Amino acid sequence: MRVWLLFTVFLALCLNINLALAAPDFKQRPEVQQFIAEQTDNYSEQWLSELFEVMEYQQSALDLFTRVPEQQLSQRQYNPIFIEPIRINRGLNFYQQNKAWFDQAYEEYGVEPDVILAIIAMETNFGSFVGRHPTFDTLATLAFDHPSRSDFFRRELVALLQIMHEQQLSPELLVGSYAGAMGLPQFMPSSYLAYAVDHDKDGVVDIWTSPADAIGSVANYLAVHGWQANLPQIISAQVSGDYASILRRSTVPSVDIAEARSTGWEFSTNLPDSTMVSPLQMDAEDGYEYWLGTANMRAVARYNPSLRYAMTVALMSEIFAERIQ
Ligand SMILES: [Ca+2]
Repeated sequence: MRVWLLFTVFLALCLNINLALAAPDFKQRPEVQQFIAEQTDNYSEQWLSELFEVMEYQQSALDLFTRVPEQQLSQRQYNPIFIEPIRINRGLNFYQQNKAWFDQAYEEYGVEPDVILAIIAMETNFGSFVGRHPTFDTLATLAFDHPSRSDFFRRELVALLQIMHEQQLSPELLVGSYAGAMGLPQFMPSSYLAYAVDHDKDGVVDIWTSPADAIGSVANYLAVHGWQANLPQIISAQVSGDYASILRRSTVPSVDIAEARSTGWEFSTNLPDSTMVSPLQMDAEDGYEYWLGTANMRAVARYNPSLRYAMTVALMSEIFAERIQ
């Protein structure tokens, strides 16, 4: 017994020592030093060195990865959290204040305001929870210490360095989620580089404080991922017969409308028979609801791969579309 007790005390001491050393020694770790050395091809050693010198280790970001609400809730529990009147009202105000930018986004990208509103509502409730995690510190922590996805976060850290260097944005502005997603539309740094736009043409791609740039960036993201103007995201359906044989758990359109009709799916639409859709079964109050997701639902799912996310965005878009007529 005594041996075990001593061993436990010894183990506890070791763990404490490790915890105490983890943060201050971050920059000295060989893998961090190697990362900094690799980046000196693109940036000055002094700039990189200073960034990592003042970097504060984000243990809270690592801890938060153990509880992600989306994965724990069913569709039925999920929708009301997001489709609440206060969120819809914030969205309608946001639309009124930025109508010109929404109109311009529709002209340039063919993306309707309702889906852009739904996405920004889902991501940050129009800026009311952008997140307070410092993005550089967060991504640096995750890039070296996330237990399973450090490679992914290291690539995002590289993208963030490029953003900080090119856009000369103040580090205080670079705040966001515990996963490194940034600003009103919660773009990861690689998405920012690929899809964020300077919608108000003021010379800065500012998705943190510029509603215009956030609106244009979401529109561009959806357009690049296959959004089609005037195509609904979802079509409500009733099912019978052999309907289950074409059911999918993915938003990737897999059958055309003609095949869905001939396999027991009943629905009302003016879309051509050749339109590709994804037949979906979702949890409902009692039993299931059936929907056909279109290429537009797929485009939204490219923003966030959760089926429930895409479904909630589709339902919320319908509410916004009715209210901004
Ligand atoms: Ca701008």
